[in-house]
Amino acid sequence: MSNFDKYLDDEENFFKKTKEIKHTKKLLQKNDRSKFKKTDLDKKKTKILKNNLEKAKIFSIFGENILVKSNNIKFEALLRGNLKKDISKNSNILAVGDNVLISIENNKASIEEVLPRKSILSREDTKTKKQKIIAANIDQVLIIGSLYNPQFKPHLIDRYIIAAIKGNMDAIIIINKIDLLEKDLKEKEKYLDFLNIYTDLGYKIIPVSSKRKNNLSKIIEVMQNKVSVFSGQSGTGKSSILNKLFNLKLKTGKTSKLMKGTHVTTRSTLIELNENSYCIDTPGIKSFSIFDLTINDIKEYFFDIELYAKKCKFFNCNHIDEPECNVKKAVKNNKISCIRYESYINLVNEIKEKNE
Ligand SMILES: Nc1nc2c(ncn2[C@@H]2O[C@H](COP(=O)(O)OP(=O)(O)OP(=O)(O)O)[C@@H](O)[C@H]2O)c(=O)[nH]1
Ligand SMILES: [Mg+2]
Ligand SMILES: [Zn+2]
Repeated sequence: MSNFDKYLDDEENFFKKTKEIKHTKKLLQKNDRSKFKKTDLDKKKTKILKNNLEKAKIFSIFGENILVKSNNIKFEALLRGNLKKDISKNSNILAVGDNVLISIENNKASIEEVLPRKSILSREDTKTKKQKIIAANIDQVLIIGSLYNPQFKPHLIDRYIIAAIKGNMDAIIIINKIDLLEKDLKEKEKYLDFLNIYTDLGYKIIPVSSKRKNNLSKIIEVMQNKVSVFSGQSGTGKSSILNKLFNLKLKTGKTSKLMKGTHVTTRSTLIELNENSYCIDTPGIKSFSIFDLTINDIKEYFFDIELYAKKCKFFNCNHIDEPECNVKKAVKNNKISCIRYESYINLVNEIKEKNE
């Protein structure tokens, strides 16, 4: 059994155990709620412990079950009540990858403080419209797209690149399932166009097949001494790639007939590869809304499109339905790629709808 298998095993037991503890706690609370009220002595104890805090890292979060690692030991941890009252612009207080300060009592950790983050991968929470933090303190986002099943979606890749830029991270594009390249000629054409355009724009693209183990070593190369997060649509093969790379046993799924992926991974997990390299497997999503995105942000990102905007009739032209738009003319004359323009339109229309 590898160390990581052991960790997964431990983790499964840990979550089972916490469930049991929670159930017993509930029963006890029902019988005598006063037992769980904080006495002055308890409050004093907390104060004393505050002077004795340890640094820890969040490895996984599943509802209220939090797993942290401090000085090489894993603890189940609870979030302090005062942290729960946080009413910031974020919909979650903690994320995998967060560095925190904990106090330890009877082998249980209490999270006392979340330390400042150097980077954040986030999206807009569809319900609350607040910022949902997917992972924190990451160096680079590995954006996993796939060919044919699910279909290759450049506009989704653009969204992840923008999220990476906004969150202070590098973006690397990985296109998986190249073994399916010949399945659909239109898809192949789109993919080859994408390779040309995005390489010219300066992005690093690694085409791979996790099934046939093609090019996987290139991914390992870029992961050295970095914290990487694997993100992308559901079903593109994030967990499959990690399994092949590091001999793990993360759950992987079957893509449905609708070719949309089936949300196999349900929570983000931090995986320690060596002392300096970590990666985070995240649940795939179908649509990805960037938090706090403005039309100006979009224009800045699509600088190749904006090059043509100077000759548009209106200085604030959005290049959608305005007359005498030089950008639309450039698209017609194949000076701007359709992939980029469609992606741009897709984002701008979303913002316009939101503002209506
Ligand atoms: N043909 C082909 N299929 C692959 C490849 N890599 C993964 N798959 C298949 O794609 C499906 C989805 O893989 P997962 O690894 O679960 O995808 P995921 O991105 O982790 O999905 P979520 O956890 O839902 O976000 C599985 O049926 C894999 O066997 C590949 O290189 N080629
Ligand atoms: Mg997965
Ligand atoms: Zn225009």
